[in-house]
Amino acid sequence: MSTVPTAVITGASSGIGAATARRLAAAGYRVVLTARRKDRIEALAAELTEAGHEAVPYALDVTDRAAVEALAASLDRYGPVRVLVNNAGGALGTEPVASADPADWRSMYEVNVLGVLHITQALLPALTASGDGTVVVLSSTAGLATYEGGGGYVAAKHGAHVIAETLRLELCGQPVRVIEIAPGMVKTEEFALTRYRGDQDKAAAVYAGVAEPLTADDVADTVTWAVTRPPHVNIDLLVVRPRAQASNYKVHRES
Ligand code: NJP
Repeated sequence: MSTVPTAVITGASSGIGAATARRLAAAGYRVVLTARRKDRIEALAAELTEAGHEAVPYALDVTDRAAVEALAASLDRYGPVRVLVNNAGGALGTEPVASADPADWRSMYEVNVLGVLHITQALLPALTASGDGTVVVLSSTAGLATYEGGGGYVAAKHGAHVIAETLRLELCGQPVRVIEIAPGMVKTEEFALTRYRGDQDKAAAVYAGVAEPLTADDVADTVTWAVTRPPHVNIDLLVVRPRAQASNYKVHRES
């Protein structure tokens, strides 16, 4: 069986997940790229393979428990999984609590919380068997503090934060560490567009006047740094924001 360590990345079809896949591949991992859009993960896998890395595309909806279990079973051929990056997620809408659509909240909870739960549960035996496993939870600064209009996303990301904290306590003494990376403002192609349901102007306004929001690669670099620390070093929680953002509220914008 191959000795190349395997890293599974959810939400690898765009933004932070795709950038993390590129970084972890360059760091020597066989990367398993998962997301719902098969064409995009296949294209990324082809790019990485062309560059001499091992990359396996696997179409997956993290809210589908049976599909997640099938993924876990399919990975046996590679030996124990060393790293899981729980990155799939996102926000839907900015409506206040008084008028938000419960369907949006349910959908955000499904992907940001239950998606993390499904795939973490499914891969924990393999991560433990590796003797040196790492679970990364890509939460958000929205998992640590709220803001008006953020309700459903903030609630879901608080859920992801609690999974990371609780799992770390529960796994203490076992060979699996739990790392939470909480980014602030990251300018990716799709995050704000999804949140504003395809409205380009509203999505662009999120980053208006901000000289240098974080890029997907900035966050991927942070994830890769945390994952490649020696096994006894656990980066519990790392908050990463652009210099222009001092809190969820305080953002410096140039006019
Ligand atoms: O987002 P985006 P980012 N099953 O929209 C996938 C958090 N974050 O890279 O399935 C499986 O480009 C989707 O793929 P597809 C954020 O909450 C961001 O900016 O093909 N996969 C895509 O690959 C999220 O957790 C910012 O549509 C599913 C990916 O998820 C993570 O960082 C700030 C799925 C989303 O990529 C990546 O964000 C922050 C499902 N059911 C936290 N649903 C930020 N950008 O400002 C979605 O604090 N995906």
